[in-house]
Amino acid sequence: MALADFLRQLDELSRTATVTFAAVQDEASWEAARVEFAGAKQGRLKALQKLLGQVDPAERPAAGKRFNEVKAELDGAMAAAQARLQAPAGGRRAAPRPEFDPTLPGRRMRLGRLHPITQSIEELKEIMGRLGFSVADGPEIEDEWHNFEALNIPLEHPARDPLDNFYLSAAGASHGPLLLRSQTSTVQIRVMEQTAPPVRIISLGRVYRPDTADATHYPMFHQMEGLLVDQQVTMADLKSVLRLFATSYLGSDVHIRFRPSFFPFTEPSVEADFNWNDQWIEFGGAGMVDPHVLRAVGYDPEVVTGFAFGLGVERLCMRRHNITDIRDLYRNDVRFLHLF
Ligand code: FA5
Repeated sequence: MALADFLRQLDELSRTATVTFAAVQDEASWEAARVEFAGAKQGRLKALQKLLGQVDPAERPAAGKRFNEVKAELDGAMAAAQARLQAPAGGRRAAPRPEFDPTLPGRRMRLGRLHPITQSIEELKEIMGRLGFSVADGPEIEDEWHNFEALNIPLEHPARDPLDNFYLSAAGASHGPLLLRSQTSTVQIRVMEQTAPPVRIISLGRVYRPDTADATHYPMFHQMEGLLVDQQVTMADLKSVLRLFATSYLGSDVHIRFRPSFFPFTEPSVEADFNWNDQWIEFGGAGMVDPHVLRAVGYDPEVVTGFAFGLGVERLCMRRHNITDIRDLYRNDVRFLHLF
């Protein structure tokens, strides 16, 4: 191969390499140019190196000298382009951003909380546990026997009016139509049916009534039922337990009062109120278990007596936390729920 020919090809490579590396804008185009010009196998410089062997031996030293110069120029163009790409921010290209910046403040974790009613239920169980009451449970879908009949509420009683209850269309297996229980007193019956006296239980859960919602009523709410049956249980025991309970949960400065009332399953019966913002608010019903009820579950009213109570959990929780509208408890506004 003639020397002139070889030198022309070297000059051409030098020129195009300089232009190409001057134009690269990113790592990818730099690498593509490197492979094209300086690639170890297929690169254009490598191809010329192979041609060098075909130059006349007499002219080869001159050819080799120019080859080395072009190789140095190529190395220089590559290095300059690389330095330009790695220039710090403020130069033509910003340095790559770190994926993780340990100097940034951390993200706050949002902690969940128990609903105030759930918190109240746990606390009521704890207080009543200290007074010796264990926890019993019963179904929310009930039959008429447990919700009414066994509680001395006969068929013609207005409390059984379909307009005052959530009856379900499916019939119960043996005890008539089913309904969403309207009171936790159902659990009194279920426990006494299965347990011989003495009995000392509470039961906490949801009850359902088609009441119009207002500041103190909701169609679904919670009750805490209490039942104590033993020998020589009196009304004085009932009043003592309710007073102890109220001062434990609401504070020693709470005033409670008992008003004579009527429930078909207790005799005598009372309603219990607490004072709140210069008003008396009813928080539960109570009384001595009616002998009819004791007899219906197979107890002997000549041997045992008992008291029972059913308290509204929402109203207790409201006074405890100064919540003036029961509906706030069920709006599911996390800003409100986070206060407890
Ligand atoms: C009863 O439900 C009786 N079972 C209580 C009882 C048990 C009496 C054992 C004797 C022996 P009453 O319907 O009054 O009683 O309801 C009891 C309490 O539930 C009320 O004092 C009130 O605190 C609460 N309550 C009643 N209706 C609602 C409602 N719609 N929303 C919120 N709380 C209610």
